[in-house]
Amino acid sequence: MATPVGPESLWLWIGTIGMTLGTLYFIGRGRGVRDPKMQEFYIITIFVTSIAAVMYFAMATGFGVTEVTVGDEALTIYWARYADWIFTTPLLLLDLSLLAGADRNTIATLLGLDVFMIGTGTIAAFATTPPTRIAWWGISTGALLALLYFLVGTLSKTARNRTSDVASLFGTLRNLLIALWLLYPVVWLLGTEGTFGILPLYWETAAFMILDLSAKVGFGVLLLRSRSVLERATAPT
Ligand code: RET
Repeated sequence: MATPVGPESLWLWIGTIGMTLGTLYFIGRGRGVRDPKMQEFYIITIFVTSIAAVMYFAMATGFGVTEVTVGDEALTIYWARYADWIFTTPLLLLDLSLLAGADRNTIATLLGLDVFMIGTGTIAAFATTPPTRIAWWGISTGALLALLYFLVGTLSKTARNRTSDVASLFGTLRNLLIALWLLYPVVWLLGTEGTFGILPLYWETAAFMILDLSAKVGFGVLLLRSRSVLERATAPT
């Protein structure tokens, strides 16, 4: 299943290298962490960037890409993005939920909405008529908005019960997540997937790469930066 990859491979290789470096950095920082609760953050974050690193590698080498015929047009679809996101976005939300001290029901709802969002987004990418693609995009975006609503409501309320530095780290990561995640459906719609032909594949790939690196490596660096804050986040209450 190897399809020739166009000039956008530049961005896919930068993504591969960036995710790999991020993974190595988190592994390096996580060595010597003995507290099992603290290890959870490292394990989750290391999985996020390593999954992304291999999926970027799959895209850069032409494995993670296919063609979808929409009307009389053949769209280049990087399916490996969705394979990445279906695992990594729930893990990122799990990181944030553990930081907030969320209960099981809250975590399950957030992760469920997230998998629903990526699942329906994947159908959008493979749908074969422009109106059905847009309809699935709308369903997926609806799930994203519900998820963010939950993040701002229930999860933020839980996080307020944490010590002030944990609550403040939660606030920073939550705002970063909201700002970045809202851009994904926009890039998708303006890019080749949206079939409006506004953003060419080359620039769309660059945009997703910058978003992915910020949402995974940037997010991880901020989360794992302060060991003392994480210590308080995992201390028994
Ligand atoms: C799609 C298209 C359909 C509509 C929506 C989407 C949302 C995707 C999101 C992805 C987040 C990815 C992250 C990756 C980390 O590196 C599937 C693009 C709503 C929110 C955070």
